[in-house]
Amino acid sequence: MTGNGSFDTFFYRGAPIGGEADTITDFTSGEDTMEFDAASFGFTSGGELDLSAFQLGISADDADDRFIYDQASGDLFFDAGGNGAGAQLLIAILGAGTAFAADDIFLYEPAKAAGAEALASADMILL
Ligand SMILES: [Ca+2]
Ligand SMILES: [Ca+2]
Repeated sequence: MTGNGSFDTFFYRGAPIGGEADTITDFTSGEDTMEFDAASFGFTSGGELDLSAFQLGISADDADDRFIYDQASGDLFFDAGGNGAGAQLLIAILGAGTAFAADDIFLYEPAKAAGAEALASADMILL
């Protein structure tokens, strides 16, 4: 999966599935966005990702961690239960050393469709 060069949005429409991680070859933190359907990923509302739901490292650190990013390997994981029971799923492979931050994640919510339309006009890659 390769974006068009700048300000791409990689949109995950469905629930995360184990063993189906997408490889993104040119993700640029601060420019590109990974957008996830809020309901499919267990969030009650969309918008910016709460910083407490993002964890750098190889596994969830506390109960509200959902997205875990291992910059060394470039693997992005989703863990529906944080550090509680339930395994994390590998959902994207960005490449070893690639920078990635909570700000690069956006949660899509149909009720906030105005923002979605704006995003749809930008380069969007559906995953
Ligand atoms: Ca947390
Ligand atoms: Ca867990």
